[in-house]
Amino acid sequence: MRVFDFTDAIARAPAPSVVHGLRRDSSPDPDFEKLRAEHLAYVAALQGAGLTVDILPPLDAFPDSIFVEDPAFVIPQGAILLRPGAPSRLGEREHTRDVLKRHFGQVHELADGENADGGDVLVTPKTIFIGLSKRTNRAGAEALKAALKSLGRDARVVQTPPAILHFKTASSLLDEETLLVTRAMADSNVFEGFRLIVTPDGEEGAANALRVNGTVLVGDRFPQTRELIRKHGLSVQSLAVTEIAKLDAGLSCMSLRW
Ligand code: CIR
Repeated sequence: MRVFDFTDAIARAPAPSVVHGLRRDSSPDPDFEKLRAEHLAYVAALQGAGLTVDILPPLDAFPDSIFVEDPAFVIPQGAILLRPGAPSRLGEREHTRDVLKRHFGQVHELADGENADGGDVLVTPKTIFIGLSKRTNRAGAEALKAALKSLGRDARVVQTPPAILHFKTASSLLDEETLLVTRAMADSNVFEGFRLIVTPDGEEGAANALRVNGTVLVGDRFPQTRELIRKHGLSVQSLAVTEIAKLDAGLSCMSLRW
């Protein structure tokens, strides 16, 4: 099975509090109903690609909890309960443990002080990249690397370029040899041996795309990037991301996949 072939996913329905989710700038609050529609279309796209999606109930106490990718990391070999680096998100892990146990049995856990967000973890066929960022510290990255080793996967700890929230905000895997990246990520030279497709100026937000089985999900605001991916020979599905983008999020953030 290839690393972008999935049969299952976990998502979480948005709570009304999502409009108060974290953001780095002064973006206006998203519109709840529109965001809910974006989330429903996203889940439908995963289902349309053949995945069974386990949809968790909304958590009003945790505005960012629809971004289920951050408190956990999963691969077919197993699950790891992470420790999100934003204090307001740390409690999400307590609402994530049971669903991981249900699907995977044993769950590895990061310890106190070991912060890592799933948004900083990029799976490629040979290596799993772990980006140090404001959310993922050295202790968290090394603990995650060790947990991945015990699951049989090699990982590499690298630096996320400055001013980028998560490593995957600026990179995603398109196929075994090809990554979609922003110019800043391309210039950081961490991806030796990969073919890089660089997002055009103004479409940096497209870099958080999501390859799911035969399709690449890409934000509808990024027509030039979609064309580049099509020219590369891949099928593309466009999804609305206007509201979730106001919370610094893209398409990988809203699911855990295996
Ligand atoms: C946050 O700042 O944590 C959320 N507003 C966005 C999280 C996006 N997650 C991701 O890229 N994996």
